[in-house]
Amino acid sequence: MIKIATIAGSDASGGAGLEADLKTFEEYGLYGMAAVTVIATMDPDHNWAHSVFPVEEKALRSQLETVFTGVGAAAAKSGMLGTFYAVELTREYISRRQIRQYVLDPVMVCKGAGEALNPELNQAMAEKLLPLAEVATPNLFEAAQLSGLADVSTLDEMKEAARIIAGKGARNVFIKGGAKLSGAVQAVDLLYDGKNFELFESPLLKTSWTHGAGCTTSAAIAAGLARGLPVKDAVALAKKFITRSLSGGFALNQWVGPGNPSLWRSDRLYQ
Ligand code: PXL
Repeated sequence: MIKIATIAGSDASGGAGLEADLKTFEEYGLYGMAAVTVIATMDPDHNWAHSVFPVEEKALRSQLETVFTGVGAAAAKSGMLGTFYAVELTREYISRRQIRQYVLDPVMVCKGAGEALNPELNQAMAEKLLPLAEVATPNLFEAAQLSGLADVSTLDEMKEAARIIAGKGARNVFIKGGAKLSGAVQAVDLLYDGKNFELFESPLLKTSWTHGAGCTTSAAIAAGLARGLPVKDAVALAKKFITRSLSGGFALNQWVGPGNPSLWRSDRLYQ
C-alpha cells in the first residue's frame, strides 16, 4: 500500500481541507494520513462566517511524529497551516524525513471568507517551504502574494509570477484558478518546471460549487506523484480529476458547495 500524508486544516463542512485531501487520496487508491494544523468552522447563524482554531504546537508535533516517523509517507502535501509553528514544523518534518514528493498548497484565505490575511505567515511559507516543494500550487491571489507582483490576472502575469516563485526554490510551479483570468474563455492553469511553460486548459464550468477545488487539485497532484507519475503527468491527471469532480458540484446549503470527487470512481464502476 502506498502511503501519503496531508498536513492541513480540518474543514468541518467536509468539502475542503484535509477532508478533501483524504477523499482524493482514497480515489487514487492510496492510504491517507493527516496531521491537523487548525480546525475551521463556519457559522450558519452568521452567513457562514469562518472561525479558525489552531491545534497546539505539541499536538501538531506529535501528529507529525506519528505520521512521518512512526509510519512514513511516499509523498505529502500541506494546505492551511495557520500558525508560524505549523510552517516551521512542516519544514522540519519534510526536510528531516526527506520527503521529495512534497506539494505545497500555499493556502492563504478561504473562498468567500473575509478573514484577515497574514502577510508575515505568507512570507514564512515562501522562505521555509518553497525550497522544499516538488510542486507549489498557488491560485492567482496566492501567486501574487508569493511573487510580490501587484496583480496576477493575465497569462503573462501568471508566467512572470511562476518564474519568480520558481526562483524562490519550488522545483515546479502550478498556478491554478486560471478560470478567473480576465476575459477567460477556458479554465487555463499553468505549469512551469523552471524551463518550460505548459498550459492546461479545460472548458469553463458554470458553477458556484467549487468549495475545496484548490485542496482537491493539490491533493491529486501529490497522489499522482506518490504513484510514481512524472510531475507533468500528475498535473494532467489532477486537472482531469478536478474537472470531473466540479462537473458534479452540489450545494451544501445557500452558501457553499463542493465538487464530487467520487464521480471519478463511479465513471469506472458504472460505465
Ligand atoms: O479552500 C481553502 C481551505 C483550506 N483548508 C481549510 C478550509 C478551507 C476553506 O474553507 O476550511 C481547512
